[in-house]
Amino acid sequence: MARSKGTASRKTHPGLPAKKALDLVDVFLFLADARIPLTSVRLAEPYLSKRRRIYVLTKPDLADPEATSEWTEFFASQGSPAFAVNCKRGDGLSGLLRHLKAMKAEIDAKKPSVLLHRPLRIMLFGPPNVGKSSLANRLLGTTKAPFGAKPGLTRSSNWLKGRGFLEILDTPGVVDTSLVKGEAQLKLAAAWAIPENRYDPEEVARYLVEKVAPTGKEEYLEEYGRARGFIREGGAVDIERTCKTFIQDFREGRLGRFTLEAPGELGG
Ligand SMILES: Nc1nc2c(ncn2[C@@H]2O[C@H](COP(=O)(O)OP(=O)(O)OP(=O)(O)O)[C@@H](O)[C@H]2O)c(=O)[nH]1
Ligand SMILES: [Mg+2]
Repeated sequence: MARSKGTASRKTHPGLPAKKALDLVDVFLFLADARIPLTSVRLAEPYLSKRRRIYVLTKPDLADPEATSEWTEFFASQGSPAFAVNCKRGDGLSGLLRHLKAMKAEIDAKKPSVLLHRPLRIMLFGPPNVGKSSLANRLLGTTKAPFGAKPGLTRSSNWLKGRGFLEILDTPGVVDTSLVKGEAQLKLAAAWAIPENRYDPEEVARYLVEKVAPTGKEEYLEEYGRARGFIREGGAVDIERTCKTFIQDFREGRLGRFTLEAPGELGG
């Protein structure tokens, strides 16, 4: 995870731009969902060359604020700047913009003539649905990049330009989540980085109960469904509907702000 020099072997993916296009990039913005930074980073790491990178923790409004601070400090201690940015509302954007402007000034200062100055080229990279296109729009002050609450919305890599000092390569969620199994898959499902047909809602909901209500009883979900009136004919709780609603409530922060992994888990 530590930053290192060089362009070590990088996995390829049909949605990733060709190496030539990557050579144009001045800095990589590595987006990680603030609720699952470790899983986000582990998934994306093999696809990315290890050049200049900045970590952006997205959806901090849904994560535990203390854990988000721990994560940004952790990335900084590894030598990479890190910012928590709410890509939907823009909170935290100014710090990131200041940093990018300073990078551009540094690059410009090395050029022999102002005629050679050009926009800073950044590439956004990270798991599906993490907020890449939302961040592109925020940074450019446009709505050019299609965004939405569904993994896999951006289908190909696109350079986006605005009037400002940036050119942005928005990419699809190119991380291959189909191979992910076990707890990582449950976390990605909870954060909605994988589509609905690729996980079992009951398995994900039962996993989340352990995280958000660790002292919750075995019947926690049944009571949750009953309280919402999700009752089938005959009086039994509609567990599938309950689990889907519970997961949605987690995703939208209605259960509170939770981070599912801490920097201390990195050794594992
Ligand atoms: N609560 C919250 N929602 C966010 C934040 N950033 C993005 N979103 C929402 O997350 C969803 C996905 O945003 P996108 O920008 O389309 O994400 P993406 O990474 O481009 O997704 P793909 O192109 O599908 O890989 C949208 O509904 C956004 O409004 C954030 O910081 N907080
Ligand atoms: Mg997108």
